[in-house]
Amino acid sequence: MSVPKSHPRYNSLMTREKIADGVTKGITSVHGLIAHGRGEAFDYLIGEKTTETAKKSIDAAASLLLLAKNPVISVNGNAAALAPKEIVQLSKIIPAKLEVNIFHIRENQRFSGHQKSKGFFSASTQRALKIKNYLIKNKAKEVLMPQKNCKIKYLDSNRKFVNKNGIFKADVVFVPLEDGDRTEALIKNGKKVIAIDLNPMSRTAKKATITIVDNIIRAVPLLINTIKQFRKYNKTKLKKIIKNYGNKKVLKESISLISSLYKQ
Ligand code: PTJ
Repeated sequence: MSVPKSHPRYNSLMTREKIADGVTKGITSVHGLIAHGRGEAFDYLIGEKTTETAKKSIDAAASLLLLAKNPVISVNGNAAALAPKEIVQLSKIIPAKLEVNIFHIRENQRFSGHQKSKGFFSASTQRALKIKNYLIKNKAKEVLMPQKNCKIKYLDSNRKFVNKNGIFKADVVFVPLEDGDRTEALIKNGKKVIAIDLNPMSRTAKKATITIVDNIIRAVPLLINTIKQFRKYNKTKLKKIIKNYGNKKVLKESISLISSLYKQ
């Protein structure tokens, strides 16, 4: 689709194009389009820009990622389509491992009986592999894949399958835009979770250790810049940034901002 740069919704339309392209490539689930629409609605409500509140979360996220012993970036079909280069760049500067983890087990076509009989781990593998290859095309050196014999506790969906060298032993897991149940499970498994979610009322937003209420498109480049800057800080300074951070407060502020813009 060609969108004239002068179009008032140019950025939003180009982002839509990326997600639609992700579906065409077989990286993004068709359900990802619905998730994207929900994100767009919340982005509209926060004024389609990174708020001062989100910047506080980005500072805390940068500090936590720099202090982590085993940080892992979890990549799903939407994140891969929207910010592949940026996610790879982020993994290199932290440094953190990249691991594919997807929720929707159906490909864009319905299951064949054969796929069904193999169970949902096998059924999801094809798209997960496409995501891995797409990240490699975007200069990732290594991308971990979920393993059938390695699961986290307190989760029944396909997201329970993880890699024993990745999410399984991670102390901090970064989950850019995602459905709610896994964040809760990761926390119960003793991990700290950093989420990007435009919806400050979502379960992910509420359960995460740090929630960045912003669009992944804007938040990841800002996180990269903040990490570059914070790399010079000592541990005490990074720990202080985390100590002064309150996720509940950030979510409250984001909701207040939405209602104040609505009143104007
Ligand atoms: O590839 P899969 O199978 O793992 O599926 C990925 C999606 C995102 C489809 C899946 O995790 C899902 O269904 O998520 P939900 O439950 O729709 O939640 C997605 C959340 O991300 C919602 O709260 C949206 O508001 C938010 N969101 C959507 N687009 C963006 C976003 N947050 C930040 N940036 C976005 N661009």
